[in-house]
Amino acid sequence: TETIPHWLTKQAYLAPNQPAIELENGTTLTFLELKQKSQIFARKLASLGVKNGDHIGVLSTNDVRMIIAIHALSYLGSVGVLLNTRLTTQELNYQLRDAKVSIVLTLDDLYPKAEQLDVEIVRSFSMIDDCMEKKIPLVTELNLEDDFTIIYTSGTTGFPKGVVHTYGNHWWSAISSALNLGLSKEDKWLATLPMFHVGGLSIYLKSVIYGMPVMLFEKFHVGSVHHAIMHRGVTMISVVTIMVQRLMEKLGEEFYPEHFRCMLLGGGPAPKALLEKAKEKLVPVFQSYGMTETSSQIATLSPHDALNKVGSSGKPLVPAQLDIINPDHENIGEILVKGPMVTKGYFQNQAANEGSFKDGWLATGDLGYLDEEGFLYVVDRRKDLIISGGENIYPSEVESVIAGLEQVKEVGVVGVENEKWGQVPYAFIVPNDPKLDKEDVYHFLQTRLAAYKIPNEIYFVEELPRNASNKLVRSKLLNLMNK
Ligand code: S0N
Ligand code: AMP
Ligand code: MG
Ligand code: MG
Ligand code: MG
Repeated sequence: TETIPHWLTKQAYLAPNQPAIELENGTTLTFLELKQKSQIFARKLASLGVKNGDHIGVLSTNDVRMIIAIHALSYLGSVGVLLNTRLTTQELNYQLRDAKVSIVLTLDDLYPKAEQLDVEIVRSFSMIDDCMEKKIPLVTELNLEDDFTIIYTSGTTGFPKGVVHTYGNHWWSAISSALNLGLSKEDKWLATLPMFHVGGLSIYLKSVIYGMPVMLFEKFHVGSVHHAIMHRGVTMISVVTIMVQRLMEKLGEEFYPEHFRCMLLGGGPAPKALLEKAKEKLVPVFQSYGMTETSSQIATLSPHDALNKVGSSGKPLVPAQLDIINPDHENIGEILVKGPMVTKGYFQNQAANEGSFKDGWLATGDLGYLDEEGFLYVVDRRKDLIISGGENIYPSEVESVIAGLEQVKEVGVVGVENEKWGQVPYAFIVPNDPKLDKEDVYHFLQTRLAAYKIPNEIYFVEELPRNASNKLVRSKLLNLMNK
């Protein structure tokens, strides 16, 4: 088996006094301090009974204690199940049950929410701080084949699937990204993406693998992000489309400093007009293609190529491959991906694994084509996926929840273009009961669906558009709006 020295222990040895994390208020933590705090936290977790192979839920917004908790799990050989804080307790309970989690660690502020979860043990980070340290040997080598994190991603069937990432997946993701973007001694990566998604998490892992400081922002406040790029030495940032929009507005007539070299854009498509505007303003946008399953971007377009390839997501990273299968007359087909950063599978989900993996390739469900020079263009997303502000919404998931209302006969959900979020969901309901009104539906959904998944508009209709085989045709739902 392939092992590497524990990446944080190694960095604390190579660059003990280098800043690993810089907080918004200017406080920094060196690699040595980060290692010490993570190891102490690991020994405290051990006294709670956390051990090798355990699946531990982590419910937190971006906070230095979340990074410490995640590194602590690696020192115990435990697997972190990273939970989206925007989800309802019901949605979280599904994931906790599915991932076989019995202990949840949480940010103090979220303790009241975590306390309602259906798990044996819930501890806030400060409760762990109050524990005694158990004297146990900690992990010194990481086995690249071992599981490290599980992050849930919505499924086309309505049930989320747990994407398992090994240490090797994260390692190769970080290395591949560096081979593409390069490394510089001056680099400082600004992290505002939530750490419970792989795009956010990957920044902190790059930090310990590269020995690079990360500036940790708890929230995406456009003013402070703009200020950090202008005045705090930030050279790289990861963003979703809506963040680019907000940042470009803020930038106005100004220009970013020369040392700001990469705005890594992922998590979904970007409008051409926005990319063109960014180009005009010399903003170094790297459009990428990736997903939870690929442990962050697997293909990237450099600003250099962006000049003549607007709308493309670039070429696959050095260790990765892309293929298009079953192309139509325009060469558009399903995108397949392969590489050491691609997950080996969904947690205990044989059906999804059999449907998605073949000969080491993952079928993404996304549609796209490669141009004559091998640049990827993503033209359509996996099964009706709606992306709102970088968060994914599957129509089928929202439909199955709404269908749980007794007074609903049938329902269809579709994504609608939205100035603010990119897309938002709309629902079309055929009621069983004429007394059903929107308020009833919203009331029902409140505890069952995260706010971003709740339909912005609800229409009551007489029937849903179906094709010859009686399947719902979501693309035709919008025609019902004016009826
Ligand atoms: C865009 C964000 C920051 C918006 O959140 P904000 O402004 O902080 O809102 P809140 O104050 O929390 O809430 C205010 C109201 O807005 C609603 N709301 C919040 N977010 C959304 C949303 N996305 N859609 C719709 N509504 C939303 C709240 O509900 C609240 O409403 P009210 O007032 O009614 O209660 C935030 O959404 C955000 O952080 N989005 C990004 C999520 C993300 O990380 N996506 C990427 C996931 N994909 C991956 O990780 C894989 C790809 C990848 O690795 C990658 C991705 C990007 C960049 C680089 C990479 C890479 O390859 O490394
Ligand atoms: P997630 O796992 O939440 O990051 O969602 C990944 C999905 O976002 C992919 O399967 C695509 O459907 C979509 N996506 C990611 N990158 C792009 C892109 N460059 N263009 C269009 N869609 C994208
Ligand atoms: Mg997802
Ligand atoms: Mg927020
Ligand atoms: Mg997404």
